Amino acid sequence: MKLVIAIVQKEDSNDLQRAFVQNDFRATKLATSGGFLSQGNTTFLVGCDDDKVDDVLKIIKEQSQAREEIATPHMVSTGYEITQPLKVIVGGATCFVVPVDEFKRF
Ligand code: 2BA
Repeated sequence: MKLVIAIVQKEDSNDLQRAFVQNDFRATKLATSGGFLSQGNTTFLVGCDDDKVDDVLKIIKEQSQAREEIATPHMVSTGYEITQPLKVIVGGATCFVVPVDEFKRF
């Protein structure tokens, strides 16, 4: 079994949630924020069988769009200061696939 952790933009999160349900994947949706821009984004946790990981990633890819943002100095909160507005491409999705040692439902 694997856990897919997917960070997507808030704008795409409802469509992605719907696509998981329609394709019979169980997912947990977390309200998160980016460490660089401090803007709200959404993190999905999706537990699935190993042979379903590609299907999950395909759904995420189909539902997520990259967008251009202008980062202003006040948006960049920690560690890295900018003095001028900066153009950044916020990815459609940042995904991690991690192995699951055990899965239990009680
Ligand atoms: P943020 O950390 O708010 O980053 C938003 C966008 O700002 C990034 O888009 C990237 O284009 C840019 N950016 C981030 N750090 C930067 C830096 N030090 N210098 C210049 N530009 C920088 P993405 O890379 O597509 O990331 C979108 C969101 O996905 C991130 O929001 C963060 O919440 C998450 N993320 C990305 N990579 C991650 C990682 N390795 N681990 C955990 N979360 C990650």
